[in-house]
Amino acid sequence: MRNIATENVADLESIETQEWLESLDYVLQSNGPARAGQLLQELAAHARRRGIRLPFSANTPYVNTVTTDQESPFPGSPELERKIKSLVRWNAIAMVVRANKAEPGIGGHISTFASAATLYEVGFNHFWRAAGNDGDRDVVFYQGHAAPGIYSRAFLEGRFTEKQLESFRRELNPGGGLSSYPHPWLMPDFWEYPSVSMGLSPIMAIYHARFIRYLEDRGLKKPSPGAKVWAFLGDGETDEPESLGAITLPSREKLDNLIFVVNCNLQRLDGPVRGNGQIVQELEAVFRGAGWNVIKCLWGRDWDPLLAKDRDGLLVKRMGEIVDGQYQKYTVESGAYLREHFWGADPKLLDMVKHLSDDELKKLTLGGHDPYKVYNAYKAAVEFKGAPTVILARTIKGYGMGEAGEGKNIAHQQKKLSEDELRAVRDRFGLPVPDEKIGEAPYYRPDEKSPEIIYVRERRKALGGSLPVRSAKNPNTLTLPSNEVFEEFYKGTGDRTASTTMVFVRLLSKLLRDKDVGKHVVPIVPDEARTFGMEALFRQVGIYSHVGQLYEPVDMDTLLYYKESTDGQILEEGINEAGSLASFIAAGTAYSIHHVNTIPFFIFYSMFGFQRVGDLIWAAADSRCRGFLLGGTAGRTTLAGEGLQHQDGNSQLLAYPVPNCITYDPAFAYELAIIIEDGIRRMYQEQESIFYYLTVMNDQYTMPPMPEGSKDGILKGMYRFSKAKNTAAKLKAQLLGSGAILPEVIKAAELLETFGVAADVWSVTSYGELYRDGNACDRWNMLHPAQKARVPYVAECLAKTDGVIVAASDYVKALPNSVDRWLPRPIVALGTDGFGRSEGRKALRNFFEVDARFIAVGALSALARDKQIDAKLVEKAIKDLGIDPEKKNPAIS
Ligand SMILES: Cc1ncc(C[n+]2csc(CCOP(=O)(O)OP(=O)(O)O)c2C)c(N)n1
Ligand SMILES: [Mg+2]
Repeated sequence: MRNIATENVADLESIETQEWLESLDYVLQSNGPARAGQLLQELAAHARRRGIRLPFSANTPYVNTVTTDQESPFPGSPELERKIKSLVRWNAIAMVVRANKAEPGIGGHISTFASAATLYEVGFNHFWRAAGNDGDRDVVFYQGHAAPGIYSRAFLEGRFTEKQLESFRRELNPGGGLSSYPHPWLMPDFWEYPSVSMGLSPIMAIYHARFIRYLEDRGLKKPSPGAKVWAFLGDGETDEPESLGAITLPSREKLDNLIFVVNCNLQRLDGPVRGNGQIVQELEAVFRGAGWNVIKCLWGRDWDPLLAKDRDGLLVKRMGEIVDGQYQKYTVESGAYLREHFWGADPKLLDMVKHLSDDELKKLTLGGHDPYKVYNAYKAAVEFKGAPTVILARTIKGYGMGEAGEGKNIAHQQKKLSEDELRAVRDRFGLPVPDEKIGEAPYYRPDEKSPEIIYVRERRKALGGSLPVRSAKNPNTLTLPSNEVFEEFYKGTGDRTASTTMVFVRLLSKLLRDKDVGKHVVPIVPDEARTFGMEALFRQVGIYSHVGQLYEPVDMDTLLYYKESTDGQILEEGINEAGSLASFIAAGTAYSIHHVNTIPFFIFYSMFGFQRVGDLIWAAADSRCRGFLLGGTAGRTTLAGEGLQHQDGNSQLLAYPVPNCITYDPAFAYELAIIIEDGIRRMYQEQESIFYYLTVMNDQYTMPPMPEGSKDGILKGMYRFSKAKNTAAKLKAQLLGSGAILPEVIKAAELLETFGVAADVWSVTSYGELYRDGNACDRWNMLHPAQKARVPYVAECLAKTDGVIVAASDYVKALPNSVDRWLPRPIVALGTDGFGRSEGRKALRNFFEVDARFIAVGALSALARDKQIDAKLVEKAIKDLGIDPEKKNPAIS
């Protein structure tokens, strides 16, 4: 009895379900998808009001987002494009295989591009526009490991010779070579952005897309409504926090000029990205949740008829329940295995494919390998308005490599293919490489007049020229700011005290008012404007927002209210040093990408710069980025109170290895002014590919006038600030000071006078520059033993001086020690090695032993060691100055 009742209910439910579905079909047919969608939403809202809890899901079924009826026909010649793609594939493989034959272990990657070839080719043939005269161009961030494929295409286009391909990863070959990955520093006419440090290109692309809007909204660039920023990512790469960490910004700012293409080959270097899950679905949920338009491109055309037969959704359900590790297994298995394990889950599924042979089952392609599907996904992305788009394209890692690695865990690092394996690739892609040559993996480029080459050239011509290409020189130079901006700082502040941060902010606000340069200045802050006393700029130039200000700011009635506007100039990035750096890169490279000179000034807590986002700074350097990084609240003892995590005594040293980053630790207003003035000249007039790192402090003291003739020394890294007054004294010292510790050094010189020591004071603006110059001289001297030796600038400064040398800064002792070997006498280095403490400045300088007393003791101790004074005298001085000689070493406490 009971069973019959249950069956009745089930039947009724089934009829009821059918009726609802038919009603929906009716609406869909008569009123279209928009109305059907609206009805469903209203139904859901109604259900919620009636207390029905609908389960949350940010996912759509595991099928293509663009449905067959929404697709457009493919505009190109599929046959020719397939042939071209096969050639690009082949030469990319040949390049890596040959490189590793010539020099085993030289490396290179085959499988990344093998999986992404269609994704790139469709872009090259149909979408990506090179820079035209109107500035309307696309910017593409290529996946770093796909570089061989990009070179290979350039070869087909006639941009590289065979000889150049032979020099892949052999950059030191005579005549140069091709860099392993995208590096604008090494190939400044080709690559625009480095991308191989995973996670950096997505965040750079996001901020670049926003910066294009900024330039357009502020009238610095003609609007280019069709221009897109495309970023290619690996699915494994999305695990990097930088890849997904900034994805809410582009939807918030409605950046429909941004397209991510995630190559979902389900594999990373070691193995599956999500063996036990589904990376596509995970990313879909993340991006949809963040407000992106998500386009899944999962299945190729040959799945369409199967899906059309899937009336009851069994196939879609099956597609959605397989985890990635299993999908990977299907890749390496036979058609028979697929029939048994995938289709065999349900007799109805088996029935669906009974007309297909095992071989045909095996050949069913994925979306990312089908140019039709990729074309339609791209078209939908390009046409989408109001939000950024991410395309999740399924592919197979090492596609076409067969036994050599296709879909295997070892695919990523496979760079050697045997003769048989090469032959298999050749046969699969129908390449005209003769059997007897196959073992050499010869390059193949059809005749100039072949349909393939003509087609490739025509397509690129229609899209404005070849890509990638970087314009190394900006035809538009900047008119330099007027002297008036800088002059007042040369005079000093008289009795008034100021910090270098205050000086910087005043200088910046004057630069912003300059009639020529003003509008080109881009101030960038990560939620620290008030920390640095920059809030006046909120009102002066406004904070950039594409939508203006949709609210009445709470401080509207104050002079310096929080003003957001469409033409605002400040990029207020929130608590986001990585994003700010990405903005810095966008602004600092706009000269080459958009031929617009923008001068970014990015000011941040100095501890959260090189230490926190050092790899992005490295990418900025590689990108030939220009501009000024300002480490604020710098100096381990100058930033009082904040303690261990904030007090920076490191960043000056961490900046040393960045070859084109020029660092300064200025103490006085005129030093800062001279450095910035010269920096603008070098970067924006001389077009040098350098950028600056300046530390600015919040210690206030009077700023002296600029000593005559010091400009050159300020820029080179040191100059004599003052000479000892007591010229008759027998005991002498040379005291070197930097940044906020220079005033302590000046005090120490006075203190030493009382001990009968005449001390000169030197301001060292840059140990980094002194170090570079010293090394350059050493190197030259080593290689030119018979010629007159070059003298490092630091040696020249101190050669004709007498007395002991003591150097103090608010940074680690490694800085002064780095120039020690060029000095006439050994240096006594004082610095702030160790963990910071929350304390006042005086206590901190005692703790780290960098105040005037320690500097004086440093000199006296050195004099005693030189037997110029008695050690007893120094012991007495230590006592009299209140120094505890048994205090703990701050470097390790
Ligand atoms: C920051 C960083 N960490 C590690 C690497 C080393 N690495 C290079 S490629 C790779 C795997 C890439 O996998 P995926 O992103 O899925 O790209 P695919 O080659 O599969 O397209 C790794 C770990 C790197 N290049 N950058
Ligand atoms: Mg991958």
